Amino acid sequence: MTTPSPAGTLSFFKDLHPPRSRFREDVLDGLSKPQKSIPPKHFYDARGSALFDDITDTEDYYVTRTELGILDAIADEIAEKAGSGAVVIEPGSGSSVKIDKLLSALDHPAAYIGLDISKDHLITACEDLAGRFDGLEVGAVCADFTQPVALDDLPIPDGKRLIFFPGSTIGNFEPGGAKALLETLRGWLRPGDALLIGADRVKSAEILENAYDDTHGVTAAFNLNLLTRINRELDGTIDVGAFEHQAVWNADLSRVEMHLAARRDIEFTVSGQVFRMKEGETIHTENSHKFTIPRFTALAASAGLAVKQDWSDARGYFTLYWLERA
Ligand code: AVJ
Repeated sequence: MTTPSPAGTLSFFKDLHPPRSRFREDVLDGLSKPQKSIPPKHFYDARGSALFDDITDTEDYYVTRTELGILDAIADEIAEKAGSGAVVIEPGSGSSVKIDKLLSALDHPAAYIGLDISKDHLITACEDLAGRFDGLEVGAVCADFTQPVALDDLPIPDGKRLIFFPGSTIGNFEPGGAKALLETLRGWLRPGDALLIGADRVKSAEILENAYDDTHGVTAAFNLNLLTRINRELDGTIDVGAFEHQAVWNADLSRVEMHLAARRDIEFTVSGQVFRMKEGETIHTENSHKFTIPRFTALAASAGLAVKQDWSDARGYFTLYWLERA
């Protein structure tokens, strides 16, 4: 039995007041398009977040396990490159396992700054982290980093900055959005600072499709939970059983797409608005772009970032990149 550490204290909290999540608008707009679609950020209600954690434990979803293995293997190298007293900045405070590995590897990190759009999630995650790392300065910034965010005027301690963006979250963005996000992160770097970012690699369609359609049906439940959330929060009348989960590798666009496909002709309402779908018609719910190393290097370059080093697992499934201002 492990006892959770008591929550620690934040050295600062700054609310940049990101606009409230537009769940209703996004759903009504998305369902009105010829190819229906809903942005993947809406997966993550409490149930969706728990299901995502369960996905990372499945055999088929190699992504998280592979990245953690690379982090373990390169811990000393990262510590060497970051030096003593680094300031770690994490957009989208996510997995405590990954950030704990990084902070434990580093030589006396000076501070950790978490950024997240969800204030409650952010404060809990940052206070918990402060409780686990005694003596580490911990700051929290409530912001939507998918929109330009300047870190000016925030009480960020001096020291070499290391931005940590693991998980291949960058893959959720279409090329233009990925470039814009990298430009935002670049704006936080000064000469000598670095961005440590994880990106999943292109591999066989079979491995990729299995990773997004695991044999235990956890990813299917994660995808279908979006419909349950719509029914609950937006007064929807969707028969969830009339939909099935689909994961397809789109080689032309180098991405795994997740869809919810209607098993029969169906009609439902959301917030009083009527929608109809034909049997086989889909709602597109997620893109997970996959990158070759040259492709990712070119994407980074387009945002003014240079790959200084990269590390992959033995199978070449996943790569962590150390980027600096070009
Ligand atoms: C959290 C966005 C990195 O795209 O691999 C996992 C989300 N979706 N299984 C990914 C996800 C279905 C995941 N990211």
